[in-house]
Amino acid sequence: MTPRSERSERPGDRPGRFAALRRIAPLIALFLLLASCSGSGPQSTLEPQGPISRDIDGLWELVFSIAIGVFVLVMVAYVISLIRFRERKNDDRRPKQVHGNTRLEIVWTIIPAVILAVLAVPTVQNLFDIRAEPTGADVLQVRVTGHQWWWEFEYPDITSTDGRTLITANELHIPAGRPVYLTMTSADVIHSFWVPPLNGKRDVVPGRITHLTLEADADQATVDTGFGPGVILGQCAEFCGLAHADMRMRVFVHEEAGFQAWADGQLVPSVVPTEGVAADGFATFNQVCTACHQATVEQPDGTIETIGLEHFIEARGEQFRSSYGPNLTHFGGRTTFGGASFDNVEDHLRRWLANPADLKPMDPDRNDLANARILGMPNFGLSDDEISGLVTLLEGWK
Ligand code: HEC
Ligand SMILES: [Cu+2]
Repeated sequence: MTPRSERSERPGDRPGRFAALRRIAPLIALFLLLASCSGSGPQSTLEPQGPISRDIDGLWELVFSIAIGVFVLVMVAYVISLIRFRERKNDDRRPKQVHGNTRLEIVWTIIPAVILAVLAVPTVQNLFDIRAEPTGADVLQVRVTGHQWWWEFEYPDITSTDGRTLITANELHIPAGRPVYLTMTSADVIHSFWVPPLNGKRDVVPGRITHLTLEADADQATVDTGFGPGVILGQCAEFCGLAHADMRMRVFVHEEAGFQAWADGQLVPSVVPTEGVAADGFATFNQVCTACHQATVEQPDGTIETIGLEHFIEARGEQFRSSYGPNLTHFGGRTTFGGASFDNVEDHLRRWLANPADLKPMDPDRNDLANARILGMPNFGLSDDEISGLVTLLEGWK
C-alpha cells in the first residue's frame, strides 16, 4: 500500500486544487435549477386551503422538522469529527476501534424507534380521520365519474321539481366550510382524483367505488389563488393514456348563497332557439352531437326534455348516471372545457369543433360506441356555418 504522505504529492495533483469544486459544479447547478422550481405553485400540497389538507400538511411539517433536527445533529457531529480527527503529517494515530458495543447498539436502536413511534401516532390518527365518512346535515354528496379524459360530476341530492339531478363536467362547484363527500368510479381505465389544496389523491377505478372528502375553509370563497376568487386547481394523477395531462379540473368554492344560486341555475333547462344561426346550430346539435352529449332543454312549446344518449356505468351494483361526452346544458357558463384545459372562449371552441384532436391529443378513431368505449371527440368535418351555429348555441347556454 502506498503510504499516505506520498499519495498527496503525486504529480498533477497540485493544479487540481479546484478540481473537486469543478467536479461538483454540475451538481450545484442542478440544485440551483431545482430550487428555482419552489415558490407558490397553484397545485401545492404545502398551501392547504381546507381542514383535511391542513392536517396532512401538519404531518408533513412534523416529519420534516424531525428530519431537519436529525440532519443538523448528524452534520454537526460529522464536521466536528472531520476537523478534530483529520489526518496530520507524521500522524499515525488510529481511532479507537469500536465493535459490538452493547450500550451503543441499544442507544441507536432506541432513538429511531422512538422517532418512528412519535410519527406513527399522528399518522395513523390522521389516516382514520381522512378516511371517515363525514356525517351531519351539511354534507354535500357528489358522484364522480372519471372518463378518458374528463371528469363528470352528479349531485344526486340537488334535483329539479321534475326529478332531474344536477350534472356538470370538469368544473366542480362546492360550498365553503361544508364537507363534500365524493363517491367515485371510472368509465374506462384507472384515474386518480387530486385537488391538492383540499385533500390527498384517491384512485378512481372501473367497476369499483372509492370515496374522498373535500372541504374548503369557510373563507376560501374570496381567496384568489391566481385563477379567480375561490378557484382551486386539480387534475388526474394516474397516467390514463394520451391526454392524461389534459385531464384537469377546477373547483369553485362559493359562499352558501352563491352555491345555491349556482345550483338553481344549473337545474334550469337551456332554451331551444327558434331563429337565427343559433337555431341552425341546434338542428346540427340534434343531428350530430346527441349521440354522445346530453342537454336539458326547454322546447318552444314549453316542454322540458333531456336530449341525447344517457348511459349508465355500473360499479359494485350501483348505477352511475353518465353520458359519452360532457353534459352541455350550461356549457356557456363554464370557464373552461376539454378537461378544464382550454379557456372557454369562442376562438378555442371554433378550433375544437373544427377538429377536436387538433386542440387536445385524443384517439377518436378507436371509438367503439357499441361497447361504450370512447377515446375522444371525433372530427365531424363541420362547415364554417355549422360551426358558427354551434358556437352561438353553446356559448348562449349559460
Ligand atoms: C362520439 C361521441 C361524440 C360526439 C358525437 C360529439 N362529441 Fe363532443 N365530446 C365528446 C367527448 C368524449 C368529449 C370530451 C373530450 C375530452 O375533454 O377529453 C367531448 C367534448 C365536447 C365539448 C367540451 C365540453 C366540456 O365542457 O369539456 C364540446 C363543447 C363538445 N364536445 C361539443 C360537441 C358538439 C357541438 C358536437 C356535435 C357537432 C359533439 N360534441 C359531438 C364526444 C363526442
Ligand atoms: Cu385520468
